[in-house]
Amino acid sequence: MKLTKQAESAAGAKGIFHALKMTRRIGSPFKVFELLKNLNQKGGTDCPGCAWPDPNHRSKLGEFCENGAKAIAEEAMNANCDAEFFSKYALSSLKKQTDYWLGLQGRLTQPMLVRKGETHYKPIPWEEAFNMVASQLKSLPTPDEAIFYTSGRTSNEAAFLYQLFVRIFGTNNLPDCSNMCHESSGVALNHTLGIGKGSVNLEDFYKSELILIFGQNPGTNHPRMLSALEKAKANGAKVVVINPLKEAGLLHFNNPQKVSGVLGKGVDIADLYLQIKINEDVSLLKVVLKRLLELSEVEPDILDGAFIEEKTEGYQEFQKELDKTNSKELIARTGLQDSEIEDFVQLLVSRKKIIACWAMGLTQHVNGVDAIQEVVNLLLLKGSIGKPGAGTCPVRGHSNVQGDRTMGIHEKPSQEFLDTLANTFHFKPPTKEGVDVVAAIKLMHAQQGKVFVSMGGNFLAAAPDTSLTKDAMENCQMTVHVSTKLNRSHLHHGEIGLILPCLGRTDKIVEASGEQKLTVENSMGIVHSTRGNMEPRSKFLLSEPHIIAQIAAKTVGNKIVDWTSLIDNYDRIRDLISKSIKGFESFNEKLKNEKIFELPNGPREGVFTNDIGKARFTTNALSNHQLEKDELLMMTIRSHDQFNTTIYGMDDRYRGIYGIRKVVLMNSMDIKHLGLNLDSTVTIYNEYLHIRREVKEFTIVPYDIPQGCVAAYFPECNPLIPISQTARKSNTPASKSIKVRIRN
Ligand SMILES: Nc1nc2c(c(=O)[nH]1)N[C@H]1C(S)=C(S)[C@@H](COP(=O)(O)OP(=O)(O)OC[C@H]3O[C@@H](n4cnc5c(=O)[nH]c(N)nc54)[C@H](O)[C@@H]3O)O[C@H]1N2
Ligand SMILES: Nc1nc2c(c(=O)[nH]1)N[C@H]1C(S)=C(S)[C@@H](COP(=O)(O)OP(=O)(O)OC[C@H]3O[C@@H](n4cnc5c(=O)[nH]c(N)nc54)[C@H](O)[C@@H]3O)O[C@H]1N2
Ligand SMILES: [Mo]
Repeated sequence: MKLTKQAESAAGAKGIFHALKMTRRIGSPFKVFELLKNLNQKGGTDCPGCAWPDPNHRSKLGEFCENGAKAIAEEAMNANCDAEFFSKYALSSLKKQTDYWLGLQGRLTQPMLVRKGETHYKPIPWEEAFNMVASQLKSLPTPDEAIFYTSGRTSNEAAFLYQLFVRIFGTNNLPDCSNMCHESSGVALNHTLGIGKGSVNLEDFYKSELILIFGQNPGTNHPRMLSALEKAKANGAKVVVINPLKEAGLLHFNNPQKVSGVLGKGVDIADLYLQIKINEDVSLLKVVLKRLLELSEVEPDILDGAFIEEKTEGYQEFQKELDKTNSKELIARTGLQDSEIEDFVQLLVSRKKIIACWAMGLTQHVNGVDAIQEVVNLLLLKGSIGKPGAGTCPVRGHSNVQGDRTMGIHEKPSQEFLDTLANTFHFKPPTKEGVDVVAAIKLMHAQQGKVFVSMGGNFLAAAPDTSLTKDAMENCQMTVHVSTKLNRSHLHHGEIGLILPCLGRTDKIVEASGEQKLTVENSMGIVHSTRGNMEPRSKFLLSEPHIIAQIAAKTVGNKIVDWTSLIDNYDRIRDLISKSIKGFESFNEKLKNEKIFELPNGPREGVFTNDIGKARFTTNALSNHQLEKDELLMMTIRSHDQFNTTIYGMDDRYRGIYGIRKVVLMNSMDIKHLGLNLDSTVTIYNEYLHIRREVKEFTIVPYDIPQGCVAAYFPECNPLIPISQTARKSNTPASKSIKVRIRN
């Protein structure tokens, strides 16, 4: 373990060096070149990292980031996790390995089966595996005993087929990673504006006067956003960051595509950095909103009165509720200085084109929906929506998480969507609401969820309450994972455990009609194709749509949908999407010549498509943690060397933490007050509803973090997150505000 100073700038030459270092796992430099040359290119591979869009729609050569290159290396690495590997390692020994080690073992190469009581996974032919899944599903007394999870890397084509199959099978049990991610954004935005997606596109960044970045670490998680911020700043925009940590990428950016970025000091990103206490964003927003209302009494132009009058509803109640708050108390909660808040207010006063960006720092709290609605209140006051340079920007996680939702991966589908499926495919879709991630865990734990199918992802490691989730999965009659890499979820299986290995983003897909492309939707609603250019490493690998169609054909038959014919040519899947999903009419035509297209978005045009047809002001709740004297509030965050549960390496370069992940970042005053000894490790524990949860052998890292707040990495700290601790209305695990105690 090594600790150094926190970095004050992101990317630059070091970024290039680290990107290339990890690509050594791919093997020959020629293969590395072939992969990177194809990345984010027209007709090439969409980066399997984050969902940030490409500038000028598709990029020029070299338009990828350090973490994109790492994502490629992780998928295309040379090593194979084959039948020989599984015969060598018993499950009991694999369980003792770290997530990092599991990932290093390489790509899965053939279907594997294990039954309860057996020590090792063994190969199984595809046909037999498909038959087992189908017969297990068909044997269930009700389809609602099956759960079909999706992670956000799945293509539009696979997602569409998957949800269609699941609904023909008879259930809406379609939890997905969104439930743990931007669900709070979807709920808040649907309620206030009428669409669960953001309203801005990349061009808006270049026209904006003020960009707010709440609870997001783009230097690590969306590095290409920094180029957009650089350009926005060059055009005169100011940037305000609201974050408990001083994240390197939000301080300075060294653009690796510019000589000045590689050699020089780079550009400043934040004009104002508000190092707020965890989960006090609503306090900050309320005090700022209140101040804007006060100032507008003298200078009404500060607000957009015409917009408020014509386009919104609920202003009076909103104003009344703010009147009841006490600014002094609110400011004290944030931990910020009066002067910092006044600086923020002044930046807002004179600007009308404002973009608000946010990610997990807002969504993963009990009042996550409230926090996002309060952000919307601010934009509405300023009329900063539905015009160029202004609007909402929830920055998505997985590269196609937004597309999966568009394709109908949703446990609570709208009646309109179900009616369209009914009319297009002539069957009766289930109307009962399905389970989300948290409800799925509870269902399996109560032995009422019996078959768990996972389209990608790592459910066990990503979900809260690790030990309870493990029991839930082991309770199942069958667990089925369609995966590219070995992960912890494969090690805790049901009576029957299946691993079905699939082709990844970087692999070529060839079916009867020839090479196939797939499509994805980025964080700003732009749809385009993606194609891998690597020869599959094993003759056993199948694409996700192929696997889904096979399971579907054997489970529900070819009567309603001719699944088997869809496998031959994926254009046929897109034809079905054309008939079912708004904005995808003539889908194949739209994609011709590598064209891309933008999906319809009401709020972008100033049209609000919620139940009242107007943008809605809302009244929102503050956080309510009631910490005891020795309790701290913990956020679980990503290091620079991971993609969710996939651990690329053991370093968090920007935070100056090397060679260790079991760390807890603490304010020096808290370390002192709690009398903690830095020379020995600590146990982090808590008690919610009389259940004690703990993780052991963590090392304290004294860090620049507000008092009373601590940070530690996901997924190591997921055992501390109680299943009951979720956001109101979105049910997203509150993994950024968990009460903990710490002792040596
Ligand atoms: N390389 C890489 N890229 C990724 C991922 C990855 O793991 N690795 N994951 C992908 C996915 S699925 C997602 S969802 C995104 C995640 O992207 P982020 O949301 O940026 O990821 P987190 O590490 O969870 O960081 C949350 C940030 O919020 C701050 N924060 C925490 N609590 C609060 C709070 O109460 N208020 C405020 N204002 N800030 C707070 C933290 O200090 C941190 O900077 O990234 C995507 N891209
Ligand atoms: N404590 C805490 N918990 C969190 C979070 C947090 O901030 N804190 N963040 C939450 C968030 S935002 C998210 S999105 C979830 C992530 O939850 P998931 O999406 O379930 O997890 P990932 O780690 O992204 O999944 C990685 C696995 O996906 C498989 N995979 C990779 N590529 C492909 C592919 O192309 N096809 C298929 N079929 N499989 C593939 C590999 O086997 C790999 O092991 O975690 C959530 N959990
Ligand atoms: Mo996410």
